[in-house]
Amino acid sequence: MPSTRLNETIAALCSPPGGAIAVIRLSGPNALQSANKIWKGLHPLSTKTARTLHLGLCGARGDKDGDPTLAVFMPGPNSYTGEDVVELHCHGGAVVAKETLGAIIAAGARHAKPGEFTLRAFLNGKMDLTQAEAVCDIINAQTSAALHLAERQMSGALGGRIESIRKSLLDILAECESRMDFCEEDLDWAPPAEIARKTAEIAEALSKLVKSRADGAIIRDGLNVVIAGRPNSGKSSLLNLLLGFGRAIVTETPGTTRDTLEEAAVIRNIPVKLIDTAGIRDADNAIERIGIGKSIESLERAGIILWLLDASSKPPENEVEVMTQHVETTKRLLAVWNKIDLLDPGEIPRLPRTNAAETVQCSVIKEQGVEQLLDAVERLAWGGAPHPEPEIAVNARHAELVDNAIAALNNAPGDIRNEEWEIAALNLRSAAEALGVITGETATPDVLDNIFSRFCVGK
Ligand SMILES: Nc1nc2c(ncn2[C@@H]2O[C@H](COP(=O)(O)OP(=O)(O)OP(=O)(O)O)[C@@H](O)[C@H]2O)c(=O)[nH]1
Ligand SMILES: [Mg+2]
Repeated sequence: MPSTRLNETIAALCSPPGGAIAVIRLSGPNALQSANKIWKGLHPLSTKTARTLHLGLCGARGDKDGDPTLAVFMPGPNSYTGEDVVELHCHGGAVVAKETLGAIIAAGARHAKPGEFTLRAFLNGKMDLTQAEAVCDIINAQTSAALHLAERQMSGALGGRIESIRKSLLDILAECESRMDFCEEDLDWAPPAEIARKTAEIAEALSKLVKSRADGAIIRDGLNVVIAGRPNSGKSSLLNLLLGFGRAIVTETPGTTRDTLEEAAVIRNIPVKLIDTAGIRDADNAIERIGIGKSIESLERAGIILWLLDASSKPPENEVEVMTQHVETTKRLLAVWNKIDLLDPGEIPRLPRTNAAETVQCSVIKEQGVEQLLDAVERLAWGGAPHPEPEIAVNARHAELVDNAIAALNNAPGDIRNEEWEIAALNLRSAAEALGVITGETATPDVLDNIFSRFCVGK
């Protein structure tokens, strides 16, 4: 089992440090006893007063000097962890919560590890592993789309789909195994072609599922949007405009930005990291050259590159071609002709063609063309038209396991048709096992430790 001993009572501060109210949670066999040692209300917390908030005093001694604290007891198994849980709501700030938690620890609980409450919920059968991961996704969600996806996963949409596919595989496995055990011809078997067809359908369903990874990655993790181009093209001005505040220094001196600047933002419901970079040119200044090196590094980790071009200066026809020698693919390259306000009034801007996936024109200063720029970012992010919110989407861990299952099923329909029952059974079993790791049915302690260690303390 992963590192939690269910006979121990764990406690943690569940709210962020420094807030107005702090929530301390205890879970485990002695949660009630430990809480009652430090919290004193009209009546001690008990099953009689369960699931209602009670005002009392809390402190190392729980006497009159204690701090006013609301307490609620949620008896297991109908609690988040499936164990007895107590929550104490005390004053926040730096000291009260820390002292209350200290008193709880002195009363017999121990500090919870990251994700240990949810690990216990999983171990006690309150949720499968995809739901546990969804808890983390809910907390980390930066957009409503990410939250909705996490909520659907939390309600079991993904786990249910995986489990039903796994059950179908286990049914087929049982058929194969029974043929290995009973060779009598006259038993009422389904024809091998029929079983092979069902197996191929399962592999097909899994292939569809794995494709949801791309949508999931954008919704959950978002994209790095790198703003690059020659000095003075308006990169930092665009960063500031997209952020809505003056994050970067803007001057008319080329080479103003020396270091890369990174800020989180949301564009069209997609979480993005906006990265402003030093203008790329042949610089003789050593500091600037280091900055340019960093600009090029950030191109390598870009999901989308906004290539800012100054429409008012006579641009070298092949600027994007020259500049994109560092870019592996131009599929996610958006050429942005900036400063169109400086073109002659009434003149249709005649701008050189680029090899970028899309081209837009804008004036950052006049805030013109910004919507079109954001539309283009959205299209590039989704690799075409924006997608509707998917019902479910796998993450990298799930996708790898689904891929393993698909690989195991590769030859299974053929083996079944050829009545190679043993080899088919072997592969069906390993596919089912891979799917079981997704839901946690067959997950090893290592897998669990890896997942739950990414949680925050208190969750
Ligand atoms: N007329 C006009 N000027 C702009 C526009 N966008 C930016 N500028 C001006 O262009 C100059 C350079 O802008 P920055 O945002 O600092 O350009 P940069 O690409 O970050 O430059 P470096 O950091 O030196 O690489 C500033 O004087 C801006 O006010 C625009 O749309 N129109
Ligand atoms: Mg700049």
